Amino acid sequence: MGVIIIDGATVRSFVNDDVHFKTSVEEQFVSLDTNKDGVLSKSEMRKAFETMRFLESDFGVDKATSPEELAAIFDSIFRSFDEDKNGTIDLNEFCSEVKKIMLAIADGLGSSPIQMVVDDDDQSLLKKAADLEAARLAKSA
Ligand SMILES: [Ca+2]
Ligand SMILES: [Ca+2]
Repeated sequence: MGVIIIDGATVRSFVNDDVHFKTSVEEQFVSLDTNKDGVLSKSEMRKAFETMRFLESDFGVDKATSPEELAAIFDSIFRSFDEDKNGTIDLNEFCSEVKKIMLAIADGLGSSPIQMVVDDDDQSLLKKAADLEAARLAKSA
């Protein structure tokens, strides 16, 4: 466990760092694609939201949300990922939507940093953003 501090600028520079961002998103995509067919199905995405805690931390859903409400929220999130509405999410769709989400998070954070408690093996993109920022600071120091 550790605590990372993250603000809008950190998230934004991560998203705008094409190489790191694409690599991280691709890694995430591959690890979510559990049946390795190159696309994310609805159930694979569902698992992703649960493990990445997307619903709670990034979409502002609180713990009191009922399973029915969560399902509805998940449905609408899935639809926004699935741009061509073919029922699965390919890497391009995933990448562009994650980018949108990250930028929305960056806007939300603005210049007031938040603290996030993360596990050492946390694979969330926010953690990667913080790691990248830390590496940058270390380099410039
Ligand atoms: Ca799949
Ligand atoms: Ca699709």
